[in-house]
Amino acid sequence: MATTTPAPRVNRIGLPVLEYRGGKSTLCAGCGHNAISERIVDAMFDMGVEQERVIKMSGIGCSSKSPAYFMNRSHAFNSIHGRMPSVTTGALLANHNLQALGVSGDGDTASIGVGQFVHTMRRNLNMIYLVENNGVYGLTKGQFSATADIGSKLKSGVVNQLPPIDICAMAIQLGATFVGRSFSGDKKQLLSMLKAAIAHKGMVLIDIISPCVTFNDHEGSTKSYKFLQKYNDPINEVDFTANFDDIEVDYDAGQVFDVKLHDGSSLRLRKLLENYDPADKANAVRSLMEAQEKDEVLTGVFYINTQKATLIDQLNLVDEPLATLPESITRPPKSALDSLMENLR
Ligand SMILES: Cc1ncc(C[n+]2csc(CCOP(=O)(O)OP(=O)(O)O)c2C)c(N)n1
Ligand code: SF4
Ligand SMILES: [Mg+2]
Repeated sequence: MATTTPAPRVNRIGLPVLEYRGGKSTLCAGCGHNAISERIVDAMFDMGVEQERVIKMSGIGCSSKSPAYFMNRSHAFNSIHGRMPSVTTGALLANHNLQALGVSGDGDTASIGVGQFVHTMRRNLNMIYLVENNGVYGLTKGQFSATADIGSKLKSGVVNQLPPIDICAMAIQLGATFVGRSFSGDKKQLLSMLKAAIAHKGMVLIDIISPCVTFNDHEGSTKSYKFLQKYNDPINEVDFTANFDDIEVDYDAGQVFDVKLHDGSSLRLRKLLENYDPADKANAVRSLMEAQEKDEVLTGVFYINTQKATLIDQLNLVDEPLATLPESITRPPKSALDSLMENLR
């Protein structure tokens, strides 16, 4: 008897998950960055995102190569080391109908790119900024980056003496409106956070600890799979319900912080830490600082603000993207230039 293969499950825009995949990864087997690419595929599929509206932006590094391994139908721009934020800012100003997904590394963001990172966080662009954080420059053979913890050891025995930059604490202080940390090995938490990030309007910063199995996964490293499994301390359990899903209420109200996102979706944060309120900016920064002193790696959604205007709103731009306006509108006629020159005489 002939057997029939069941049709693949499709999402709300009629696409199977296969359509959200990218090229075959050339990264090392077991690299945390590969797991993150898989979660991005799942999140974009589950949310039914139109790939043609997404721009995948990156800098340089193993992490910055990874946009080639998901969402083949999206636009992509692999820029210069540390310069992904400014290229993305330009692209969004030219066409604010695009959804920007920036993928960067800890070196790309916190070392060479720290200046660009800082100013992008201040601007509340409508962008998802992911840092695939392994504490080292993986692509150039594992030197410490600016997120390496004091006392962390390289394979060669070199010990890091400098204090780390906490990307999340910086992003919160500077003005990002959705800030969290996850671990590439935590499928459920990372997937929920990515889906909520897609529904959020404004600057999303997710710092994802992503072990480099080749240069930073040994005894003495604080970004190894073993260390993360032991010292990962979630502040909240992250549950996401898309606006097109049936909403089931099954929680204890006193233990939950419910956030309505811009597209009507719901982010439910079950408190694990006493008095943790993700709308309290000062408390979020304090919690991160205290965890750092105790050598703990806090994960979860630390801060969320759904009220702040984005840069595009503040600039009061015309509805039609600047990039699609005809030259007759964007270019002043000769008479206007002549009159301007006349006024400068
Ligand atoms: C201007 C410039 N300086 C230095 C380099 C060399 N370089 C390439 S990737 C990299 C570090 C990448 O580290 P990270 O961003 O953490 O990515 P990972 O490879 O760890 O994912 C460096 C220093 C470069 N390509 N361009
Ligand atoms: S060198 Fe490290 S960061 Fe680069 S692909 Fe290999 S495991 Fe990943
Ligand atoms: Mg790195």
